[in-house]
Amino acid sequence: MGSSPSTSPPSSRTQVAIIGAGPAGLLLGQLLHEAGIDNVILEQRSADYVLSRIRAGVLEQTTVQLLEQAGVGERLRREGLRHDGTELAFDGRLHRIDFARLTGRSVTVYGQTEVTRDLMERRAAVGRTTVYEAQDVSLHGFDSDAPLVRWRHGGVQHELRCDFIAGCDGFHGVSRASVPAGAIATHEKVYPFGWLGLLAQVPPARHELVYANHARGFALCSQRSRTLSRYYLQVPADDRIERWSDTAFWNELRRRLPADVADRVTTGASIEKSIAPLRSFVAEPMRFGRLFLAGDAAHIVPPTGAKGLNLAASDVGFLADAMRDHYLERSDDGIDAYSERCLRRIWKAERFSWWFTSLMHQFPGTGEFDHRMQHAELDYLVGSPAASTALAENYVGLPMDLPTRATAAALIH
Ligand code: FAS
Ligand code: PHB
Repeated sequence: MGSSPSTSPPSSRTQVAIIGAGPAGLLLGQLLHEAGIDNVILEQRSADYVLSRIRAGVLEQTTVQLLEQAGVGERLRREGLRHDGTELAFDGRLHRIDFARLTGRSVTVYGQTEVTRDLMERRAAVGRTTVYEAQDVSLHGFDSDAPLVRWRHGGVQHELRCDFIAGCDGFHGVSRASVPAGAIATHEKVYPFGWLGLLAQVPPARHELVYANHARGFALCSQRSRTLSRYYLQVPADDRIERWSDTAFWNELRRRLPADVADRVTTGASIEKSIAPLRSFVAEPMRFGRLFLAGDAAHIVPPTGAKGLNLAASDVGFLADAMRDHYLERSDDGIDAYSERCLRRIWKAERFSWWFTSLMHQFPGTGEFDHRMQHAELDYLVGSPAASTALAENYVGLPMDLPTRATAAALIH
């Protein structure tokens, strides 16, 4: 089910052209719609293909609030699972981090696929245009006051004039690639391992997520509902999915979990199985004239801290606020502060994701001293209210200082 698919928008002009119909593009499109700001989304894939991607599973409260503002809170409130904590497993034992007691906040478990589906259906219901299977999208004139985008569909060339372009087209998209090399700086760290993920229609092994540090490698027990589970195993960076039968996956997962958790793993046929690389990446700045980058187009985090989708949401929250300021308040303070405001939150999430990945994974080539350091930090972490609170407040999401005109002005003057 997709938005009102169209091969071309009703007119040759819009206020905001959005590249990409992933969660960032779709959420931005709905927040702009709620503010009465016209927008068109150009997506290179089909709606079904976008929905077939299995990705994130944990939403911060700020993300839930933005989704409610976008008009897609109803099923999320009904089916989303509130998690008040998580469990860390090491040395064969479980240790709970109590988010609610330590921070007064919680997270919601609700798959990115369902977020995307809800946003697609809402967009179709309000009649906004998404052009799916838009080929060879190109961006022009975003360093002028008359930007435009072009694409091909069914062999026909199309053009759309706009006031602004939002590059929500992910890590491999065209938007960041359209910025002149001298105008952008990138920072990257590639990890020497990946995550092998498996989705199965089986009940979760535990009520909450379990992050396991084991000598054989990291493992994560996650879920999508009380009958749909999502598991991950750390695998070598060059591993291939063909090497992993379902049986091999389940056996390895059980070896990396404490016995009382392993015994409760219900196995079943995989619905989806894939390997994702792990990297940390940030592009600076995130605004280039009338082009704004948001979500994975501007940054990537290793999924250990469950920040990827949530950072995309906060970028979009700041961008929608800046667009409201521009069109409704005739102020460009939000636009001028956009990049700085996003990056302040992004770098803190990059740090947490890097730290949690470094703590929970086995790094090739490291020795016994490094393993002792990991275990000493884990032992300290679960025994110190201060250290546990630091993990908890980062995991549930640092405050998103939803912009006021004063904060925006302070950032740029
Ligand atoms: P997306 O990549 O989701 O969406 C970008 C959209 O732009 C896509 O639909 C793409 O088809 C489209 N596009 C690309 N190029 C285009 C072009 N030239 N023209 C038009 N459209 C174009 N995060 C977590 O928190 N937990 C996880 O477990 C997790 N697992 C992940 C696994 C994988 C394989 C990947 C790649 C990411 C994962 N992430 C995870 C991060 C993920 O959830 C992202 O943070 C999230 O999808 C970001 O959303 P967007 O910024 O919308 O980017
Ligand atoms: C997921 O359910 O896909 C998930 C949950 C937590 C993470 C990463 C992925 O840290």
